[in-house]
Parts: sequence; C-alpha cells; structure tokens
Amino acid sequence: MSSSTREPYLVTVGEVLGVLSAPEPGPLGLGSALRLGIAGAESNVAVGVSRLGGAVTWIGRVSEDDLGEVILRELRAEGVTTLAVRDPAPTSLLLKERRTATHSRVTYYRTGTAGGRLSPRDIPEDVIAGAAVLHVTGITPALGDGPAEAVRRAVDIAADAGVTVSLDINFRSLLWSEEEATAVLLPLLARSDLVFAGPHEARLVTGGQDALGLAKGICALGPRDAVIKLGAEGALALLDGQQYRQPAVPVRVEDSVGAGDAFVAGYLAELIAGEPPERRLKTAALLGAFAVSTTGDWEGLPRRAELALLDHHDDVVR
Ligand code: KDG
Repeated sequence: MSSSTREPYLVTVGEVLGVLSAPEPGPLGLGSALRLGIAGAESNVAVGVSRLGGAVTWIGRVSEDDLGEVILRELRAEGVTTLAVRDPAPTSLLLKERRTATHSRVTYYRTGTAGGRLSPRDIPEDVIAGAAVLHVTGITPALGDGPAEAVRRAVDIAADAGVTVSLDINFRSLLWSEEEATAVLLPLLARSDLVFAGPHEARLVTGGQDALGLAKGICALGPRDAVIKLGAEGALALLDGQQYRQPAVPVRVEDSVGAGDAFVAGYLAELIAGEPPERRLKTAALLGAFAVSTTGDWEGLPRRAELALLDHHDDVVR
C-alpha cells in the first residue's frame, strides 16, 4: 500500500513507567497493598486514541525484563503499534500514594532506567514523516539530554515533512526546574502546530492575564493552534485565530491524574479523523471526564460507543 492511501495515524515518543499505586487512602506502612499498573503521558494518549478507533504508533525504550514485557503486551493489547528499542536497564517506577481520599502524592524512581536512555538514533524517520500527527510532551525532554535530543529530532523530522506537531507542555516539577523547562520547550514549541497547556504551564513560555491572553501568547510564538486546559472550568482554544470555549463535563472526581492526557487523546483522535474543532473539543472534554471519574491514568478511557455514557443526563443505561 502506498503511504498516500494509508490510514492517517498518530505517532508519539515517550517513556512508559511501572506504576505502584496504593488503593486505600492513608500513609504507606509495612504490608500496605500496592497495585501494579503502567502509565506514561504519551502512552496514555496513545491508548486513548486507539480506543476511539484511531491508528497509533508509540516509540520508546523498554526494559528487557518482565516489566518491559508487561508494558509491550499491554500497549499491543490496546491496539497501539509499538516501536520499542529493548534496553538492559530497568523500567522506571512511579509510586502513587493516596495520602488522603482527595490528595495523591507521586514519587519517581527513574534514574538510570530504560526510558531515560532514549536516543535520537531510536527515532525512525519514515514512521515520523509518514504520520498525520506527531504528539510529544514536556516530560520526555526532562528525562535527560538523550531523550531531549530524540524529541527534538522527531519534531524536526515532522515539521520538515509537513506533519502536524502537537506538544503538551506537561510540566513536571519533580523532573526539572521551570527555567530548564522553558529553555528546552521554547524551541520545540516554535516548531509545533498545536500546543496544549494548563495556565501555569503556559506561563512558562509566555505572559497573559487570562486563558485567551495565554493562548494568544502561545500562538505568537509560532503554533497555529493553542488549547488551554482549565480543569473543572473546561478549556479555551484558539484555533486558526478563532476562539472556542468548551465546558467540562460534570462528573464525580475519583482520580484526576491522567485527565490532561485523556483530554489530549480525545482532541487528537478527532483531529486525525478529520473532525471539526467543536467535535474535537467535545470529545476531549468527554475523555477528560472519563479519566477523572475512574481510577488509573488511562484504564477507564472509553471506546467510541461508550462516549454517550457521559453525554446525557441518565445515570443508568437500560
Ligand atoms: O499525565 C499523567 C502522567 O504524568 C503519568 O501517567 C506518568 O508520564 C508520567 C509522568 O512522567 O509523570
């Protein structure tokens, strides 16, 4: 099949971590139960897009041990194509405590691990250049010089090939300082077409009083489109100069981690499906609502037929 007739696909580059999460609120103690899962900002997006029927490829380094096998098995089971370089280093871990019923605490163990050894050599030019959309986040460049170089290379290949580049700033203060993040992310942002950010993240790269000011500030740096994620307030988008406001879908919050990735997945799934802005933003809000009203970063994300579950007012589908 020639590339011009191939299904439009999303490609993303990142790290998948093992997640150890405490199911019960309270401090950890000897004998506390910890549930094993996997997560990563880019793979969360990949699974979300795949569940909505989109074609997705994930690129990254994966350990050669059992946890690496779990990661690959799970992503493949979710329909994500994996281009993984196997690496003898271990998988990164994320410890997620529910310190109280409403407050989660995250600790990373990600020094000397496989995902952080990503290198520009791991980025296959043809896969990036043949995609409809490349999605990257500010997490992978924070893992070290190799991963930052790899993301830069992916963005350069995509931008040069006319592939839409999507960047979620996704600032993680446990990984780097605001100054380091700004220095690395600004050049990536300048080559991006579409940027997602929360208000605080947007202020790392631009000024602006309110969401509209921040979106305008981002677009003044190069991107055509900016989406400011406002949590329970929904989102404001400036798309090709036109302003859109998307309210959040009201749900009971179970676990807000992963909501931003879910929002991005909903938006990008509709973008590669050729849907208009209103539909992209609506699906984004629905996926965000699924993510916060279920536990886990991505496990509760919907298949397309399930979107209607949160898109009406009946709590019971009969
Ligand atoms: O957005 C959720 C992610 O933060 C989580 O899945 C893990 O990628 C992750 C990270 O680095 O924090």
